[in-house]
Amino acid sequence: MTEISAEQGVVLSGTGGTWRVQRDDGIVVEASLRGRIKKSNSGKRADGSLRRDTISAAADTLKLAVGDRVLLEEDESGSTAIAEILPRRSRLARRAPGGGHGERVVAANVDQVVVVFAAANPEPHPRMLDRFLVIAEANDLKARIVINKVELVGGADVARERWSLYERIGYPVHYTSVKQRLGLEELHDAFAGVVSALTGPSGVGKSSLLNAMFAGLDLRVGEISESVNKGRHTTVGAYLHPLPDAQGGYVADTPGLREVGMWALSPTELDQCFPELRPFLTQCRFADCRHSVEPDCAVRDAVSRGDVSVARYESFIKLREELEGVKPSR
Ligand SMILES: Nc1nc2c(ncn2[C@@H]2O[C@H](COP(=O)(O)OP(=O)(O)OP(=O)(O)O)[C@@H](O)[C@H]2O)c(=O)[nH]1
Ligand SMILES: [Mg+2]
Ligand SMILES: [Zn+2]
Repeated sequence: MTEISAEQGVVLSGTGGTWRVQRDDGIVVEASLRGRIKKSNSGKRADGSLRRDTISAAADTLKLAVGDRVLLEEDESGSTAIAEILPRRSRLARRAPGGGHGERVVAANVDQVVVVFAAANPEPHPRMLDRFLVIAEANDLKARIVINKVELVGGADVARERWSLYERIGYPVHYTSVKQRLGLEELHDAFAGVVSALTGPSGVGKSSLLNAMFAGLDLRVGEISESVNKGRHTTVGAYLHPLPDAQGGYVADTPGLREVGMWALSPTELDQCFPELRPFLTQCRFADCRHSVEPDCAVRDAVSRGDVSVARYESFIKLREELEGVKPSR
């Protein structure tokens, strides 16, 4: 009975105080986050009615994030408040900075991570791509790879020679050129009707791609878009764009994804985040095999047979060392 004029919407952006929420009728409103929603176990509304238990259940870690579906309520003065955060179907998260427990949700209700690299300019680093893919895997999210600027290396076929290894692993790889308008339609379709988290190094053409595929988006090109937030380790920079002409698709800019050293992943779980290693993980002699110097390691056997790429294996070893080194202090 207290759900007077309650309406749902999706959080597009926010500063922590005020949030921009797109209501289901399409209108974007500014909404404040009610104080008591942030607290756990508050249990009841001010008027005594019970809240849904969705918030209190997760309230101690739950912070509002872009992509969250929320219940809106209007108060007497006509201002809109976020009354409830509805259950998340997925999230893209990293460990909270500064060594605390818990995690920072970069975006909620994400369906896929789209990792963009340039075929050249800037020169791509496969190991960085592997980090992004691990982040997606660690969050149980599907990943898709875009290799943009293919015209700089002689076209899609030339680019594919370098990157098809990822296709063999099972990741969809798109070869695009904004400049020559290559591969844009196919990529456009991959964004339709889903929530995508877009990530990748600066200057690879993420904003250019979105502008080329979605007229009216008008994102700024050629700037270091998240310099403002650099080093602050907040989720503030994340921004969810409703995609015009994409059957309700959204794309989230997720600058916070770059601090990959901070990810809440235990070193022993890392091998699971390399899909092509999974079939071998149960075949090592030791259940806790680190796949480095242990005898009878099925992963290393697979590498020497050529079933697993040396580059990916080296990425795994490097990331594992990094996670082990980072763990005690952070
Ligand atoms: N040659 C070539 N240049 C491109 C292509 N796509 C984008 N660019 C250029 O690459 C530069 C960077 O593009 P942006 O779209 O701003 O890159 P971004 O990935 O959004 O970068 P950040 O916002 O800093 O993360 C711009 O000068 C674009 O014009 C392409 O397909 N080929
Ligand atoms: Mg950009
Ligand atoms: Zn092993």
